[in-house]
Amino acid sequence: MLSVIRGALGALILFFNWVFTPKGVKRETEIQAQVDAQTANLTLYQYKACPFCVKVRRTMKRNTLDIETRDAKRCDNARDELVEGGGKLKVPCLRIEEDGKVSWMYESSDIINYLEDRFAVKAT
Ligand SMILES: N[C@@H](CCC(=O)N[C@@H](CS)C(=O)NCC(=O)O)C(=O)O
Repeated sequence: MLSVIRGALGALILFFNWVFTPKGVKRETEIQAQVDAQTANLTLYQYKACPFCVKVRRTMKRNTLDIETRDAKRCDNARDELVEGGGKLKVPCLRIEEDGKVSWMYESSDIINYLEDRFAVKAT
């Protein structure tokens, strides 16, 4: 019963996310290529219908960030990578590779702040 309710809620979240998909910011081609090169070092571990993950994916969409996502619910490898690397099975989690060093960021609000501080287009 609980899993039916959870499934229905997940479907609702995905439906509203689809209906109200944010528009992505447009950058000049060269600038977007620089951003893409930086986001190539990021990976988001997530569940498709987790509301915290949806919030992070909406931030990615709004800021046109091409970040690889790995589904830690459906993919055993992704789940193992998350638990071994980050230390716990909790999503969303952003894997950040910088200068050969890897760190794992949990908490959707921290991830969103990190992405916006680093990539949001500032009004001039
Ligand atoms: N405060 C956390 C909450 C994250 C959270 O509760 N995630 C759930 C999925 S929606 C989770 O990973 N639960 C552990 C599990 O499913 O094993 C955030 O904002 O990121």
